[in-house]
Amino acid sequence: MSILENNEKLSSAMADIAEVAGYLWTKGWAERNGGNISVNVTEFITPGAITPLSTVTLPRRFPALGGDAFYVTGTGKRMRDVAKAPLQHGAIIRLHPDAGAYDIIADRIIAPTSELPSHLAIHDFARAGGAKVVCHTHPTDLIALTHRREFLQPRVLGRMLWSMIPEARIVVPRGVGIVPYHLPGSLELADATIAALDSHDVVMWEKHGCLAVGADIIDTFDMIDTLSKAAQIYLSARLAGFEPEGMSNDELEEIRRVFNLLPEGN
Ligand code: 2HA
Ligand code: ZN
Repeated sequence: MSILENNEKLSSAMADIAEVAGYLWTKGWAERNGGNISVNVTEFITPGAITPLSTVTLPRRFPALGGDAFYVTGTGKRMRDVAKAPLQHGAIIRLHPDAGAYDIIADRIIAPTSELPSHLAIHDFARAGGAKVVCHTHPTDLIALTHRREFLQPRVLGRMLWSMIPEARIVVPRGVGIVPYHLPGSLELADATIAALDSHDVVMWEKHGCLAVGADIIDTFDMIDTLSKAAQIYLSARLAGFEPEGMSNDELEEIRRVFNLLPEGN
């Protein structure tokens, strides 16, 4: 029996994951097994005993996550397949109360993404702020910009993206951080990402991809999508042979005031 049976809320959460996985694929941001998603689904899991399918020890404890349940995409699984059937290409896991191990509780034994420790480290950090979703993907236009040294300086890329279209300042209010290149899946990458998430909604990984954290998977996708639009405006102008002017600091500050947004770096 599927864990989704008689559980409308969990089924609806899976439908949202499938919807976003489909967007990542159709956007061209998820070649082969590129990208991964994890979502805290604790509130949708009916309390009580569930016989674990398998138990795995974690490389370290994630103290804020004891007892929490997550949907997580499977290792080596293609996002275009997650879009069709999230639970056949991912797993629901539940951490032990001491958060040092997890059980796979649904629907079959599928090993989570090799990025699981990084995702859990980020959830562990961001949970208190209400984060439920970690989404990593490979948006071509945004990655292209990280190949330019100037954009690797703190705040340069984030400011440029904000200045391309008013929506970017509003939809991504805490802006975009930049993390220098680290080996994919490494704890160094996770640690640098957590440091950047302290003051940003989305983090760019140099020459690799982006990672966004949010309370809702559709909103989390919208942030990346809006930044990708900003990157396309910049690149389209460059392709047309001119440097885009960008909105002025005064114009950005006006949006911040009118929409009641935090100042940069908060
Ligand atoms: O899961 O994108 O960064 C595949 C990746 C690793
Ligand atoms: Zn990646």
